[in-house]
Amino acid sequence: RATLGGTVWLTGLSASGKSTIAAELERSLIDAGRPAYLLDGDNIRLGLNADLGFSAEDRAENVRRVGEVARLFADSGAVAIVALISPYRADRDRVRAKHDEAGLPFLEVFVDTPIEVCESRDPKGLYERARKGEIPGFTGISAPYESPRRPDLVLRPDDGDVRTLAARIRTLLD
Ligand code: GGZ
Repeated sequence: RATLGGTVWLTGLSASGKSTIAAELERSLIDAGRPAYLLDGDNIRLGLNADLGFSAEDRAENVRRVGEVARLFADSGAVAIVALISPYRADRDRVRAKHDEAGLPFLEVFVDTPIEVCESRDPKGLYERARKGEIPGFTGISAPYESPRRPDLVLRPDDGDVRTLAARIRTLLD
């Protein structure tokens, strides 16, 4: 196989910047001639995972399925870039274990944007609705987020613009 595939898994709160960083990473890899494919939670929930909601069980299944799809892409030689809140440590660790079993690289990237910042961005007004109690079990407000204990990389909003952040992930892939 010409190129070694792998999975880059971005975890963090809603509006933390996961999707933006993931899309920039995908673009920069493709520009460099490296096959890459973005698996974004809000998108995948329209299709493959349209049957899933936001209970702990459904989030676990969401993470499991996307983890399996990512592993298939990685096995094909592509870089699978996943952007999911994936709030439970045990769910993320199971995906890592599956990659380890298959001998495929798995990089956990913690997009560590403080909730105050995410809430001030509130691009879809979800935090405002969650505060009003209109969205039960909203991550960071009324449902937990478990930070990674040993992420491969931590990105914070002060670390630079989106291109800089994507470039930092790329250094781990070369
Ligand atoms: C968290 C929710 C919820 C609840 C709807 N909690 O920022 P967004 O809006 O566009 O992306 C979020 C998306 C979360 O889907 P994930 O598949 O990433 O979540 S998980 O990994 O936890 O399964 C958010 C929106 O859906 N959203 N309700 N209750 N985010």
